[in-house]
Amino acid sequence: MTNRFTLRRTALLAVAAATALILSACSGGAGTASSTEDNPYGLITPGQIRVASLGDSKPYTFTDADGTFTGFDVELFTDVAKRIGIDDVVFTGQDFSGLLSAVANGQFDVGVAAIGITKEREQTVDFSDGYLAGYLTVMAAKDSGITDADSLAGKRLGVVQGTLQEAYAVKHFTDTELVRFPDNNSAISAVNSGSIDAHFLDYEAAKEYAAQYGLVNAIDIPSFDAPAGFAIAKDKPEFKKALDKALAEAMEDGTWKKLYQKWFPGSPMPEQYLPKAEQTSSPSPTSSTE
Ligand code: SNW
Repeated sequence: MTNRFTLRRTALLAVAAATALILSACSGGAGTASSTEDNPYGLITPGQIRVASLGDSKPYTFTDADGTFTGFDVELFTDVAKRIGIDDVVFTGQDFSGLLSAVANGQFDVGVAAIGITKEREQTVDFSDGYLAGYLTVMAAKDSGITDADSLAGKRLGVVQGTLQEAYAVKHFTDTELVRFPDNNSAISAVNSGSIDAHFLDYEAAKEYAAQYGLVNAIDIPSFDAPAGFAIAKDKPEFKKALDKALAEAMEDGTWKKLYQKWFPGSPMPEQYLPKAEQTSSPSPTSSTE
């Protein structure tokens, strides 16, 4: 009896030990790489940065006709990556709603998609310093009659799931029916077909659709308190430190300004990201050009 008991216990302990071994072998793989000498930033694949992004968020992040990622955020991040010694940057399109958790659980090294820094999101991921601050825009057909929050009452408004627009609309547009979409393209199609009255998205993305479909900015809401940052998994402090330093350099040497003018022509210039010598006393723009 005692013998059998001991035997079973030994067998169980052996199984437990084997399981622990397998688990530790797994956790040494993708997703939890910690910083070492050959991999100072703790990247999933040393020497390569895997970026979770969006394929349809022009002009921030989108794929061109060849399927290559481009846009303001893409070019800025690629420049910053180069400064920290990484040329191999692989962008992958995701739905916005899954982006932060994909970074947090180690499928990607970083999330780059005009992602506003908020306290709530900081519970899931770390962020680099901010690199972009602008407006959230409700866009509608010219004759929609939507001009302010009150005129949205009783209307159907599109939001992309997981965005600040969704959170803002839930809080402030309480008499409006919200319709959730996975991305901007599907929501804009719904505006064009008349199945929703308006769509709520980022200002610069709205500008693109305005040009393409003759839609107009019905309401612009400042979102300067949630500047966009690069989202990084919480266990990569060295990576964050390096990105912040490189980002500051890209701002100070005028690279940020050049990219801003290229991708957002005619938009108000947020001064805080310009070279120090070009900043005047006012810290941020206070009104829209609309
Ligand atoms: O909060 C703004 C920020 O001020 C700047 O204008 C860039 O866009 C924002 O980060 C808001 N972006 C949305 C968000 O973070 C939607 C992102 C997206 O559609 N890619 O939820």
